[in-house]
Amino acid sequence: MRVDVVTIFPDYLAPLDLSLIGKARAAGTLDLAVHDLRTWTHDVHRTVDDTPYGGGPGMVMRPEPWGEALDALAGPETHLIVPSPAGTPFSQATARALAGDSHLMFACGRYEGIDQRVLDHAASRMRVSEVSLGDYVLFGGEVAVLVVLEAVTRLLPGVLGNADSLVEESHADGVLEAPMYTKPPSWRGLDVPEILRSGDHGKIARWRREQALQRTAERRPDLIAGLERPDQGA
Ligand code: 6GU
Repeated sequence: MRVDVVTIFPDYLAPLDLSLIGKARAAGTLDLAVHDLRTWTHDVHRTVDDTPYGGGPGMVMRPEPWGEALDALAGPETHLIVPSPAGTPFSQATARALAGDSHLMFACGRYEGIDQRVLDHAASRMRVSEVSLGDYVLFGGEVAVLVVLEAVTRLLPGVLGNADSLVEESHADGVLEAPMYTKPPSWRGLDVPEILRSGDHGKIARWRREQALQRTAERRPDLIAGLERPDQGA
């Protein structure tokens, strides 16, 4: 997968060299480049923002550098992702969908965001998605790109050694995962649940499912409503 990130703070994306994302890049699974938006400015101050039409606090990113960045980097296969607290919620389902794209381009807004015409113009030439991490406000889109890319990269073929971990994890089947334990069997007076040491894999699977549902009901009742009921048929 090809990924281009455009930002006025390329250093913010330095963690993409590390750990499993760095490994996916080194292996060629992820062909990622980070670009400085100011590459596409032409004035001596390398201006990227200006005051908002209609008034109000803060600054808005001017369209010209973004237009040139898109002209330089985007093609017919491009899916433009714009992180924004005004976007649609990012989820594991979004990550699965993005993992099937061949070219993602991230436009990191700062200040009060990017001139809307950039998104409208791009939408006439490519797929454009505004995504939000949740109901809170960040300084800019850079950290959201780290989050989205981490969620997507681990779904790319060959990145995770053990594909089973994708099946068992939280959100894979719409519920939170059950608690996990390792050695030692007793620690500071707390014992690992007996059933996990029983060797009865059917019982263990049922116990984990119960724990997962109980946790989800307590912590994320909103997810329970979205579960398919086995008695409802197909
Ligand atoms: Cl994706 N971007 C920004 N700037 N703030 C956010 C966000 C994204 N998601 C939640 N808050």
